[in-house]
Amino acid sequence: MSVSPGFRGKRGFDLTRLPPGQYPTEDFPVLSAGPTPQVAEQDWRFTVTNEAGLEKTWSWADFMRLPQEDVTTDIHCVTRWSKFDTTWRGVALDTLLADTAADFAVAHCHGGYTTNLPLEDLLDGKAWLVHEFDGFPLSPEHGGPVRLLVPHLYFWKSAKWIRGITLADTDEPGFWEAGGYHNYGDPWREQRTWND
Ligand SMILES: Nc1nc2c(c(=O)[nH]1)N[C@H]1C(S)=C(S)[C@@H](COP(=O)(O)O)O[C@H]1N2
Ligand SMILES: [Mo]
Repeated sequence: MSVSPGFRGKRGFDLTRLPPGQYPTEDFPVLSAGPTPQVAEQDWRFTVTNEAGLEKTWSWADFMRLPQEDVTTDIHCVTRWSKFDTTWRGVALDTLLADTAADFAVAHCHGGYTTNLPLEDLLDGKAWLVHEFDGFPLSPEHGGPVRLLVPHLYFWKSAKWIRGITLADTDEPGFWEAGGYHNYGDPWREQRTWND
């Protein structure tokens, strides 16, 4: 089988996988809006608050007992780097968000960061809570012990140091969304800022 050289960059990146305005990198830059919270696994909890205010909380041990999935995916940061074939391990949000009629979700993090998503973007195998990157426990700079991974949207939606998700009937812009980033953030439609 032959591979058309026209679709590959100098270093062999498959450019058909690169959304508009992005460049491929093998680095993994760290982008955090504040200091890196230090959260020990034994202190970590994850709480889902539904639209009626009912809470469900998992400890680290509860979380590790849930079905674990290995995910290989490309990620795209709004600052224009994309990283192909990143590998993660964690729990699909489908496992944690059963039985809700809410349309919207907000992820909450240690340190105060928030980001909002339509609930459907967290379901059907499109999002995970991950605790490993590249075969190792997720480092604190990249959101360890647990971060959200929503690879089909710009990476600011992949909340680091996640501690909970609130479900609601109305959409509530998160930290960057309230600060001028696009409310949805589809990299293939280049939804970087509110007027894109
Ligand atoms: N809690 C929290 N999550 C966050 C951020 C943050 O500042 N705080 N930055 C976001 C942004 S803008 C990006 S691009 C990615 C960066 O993830 P990385 O540092 O692992 O590359 O995390 C996202 N999640
Ligand atoms: Mo970002």
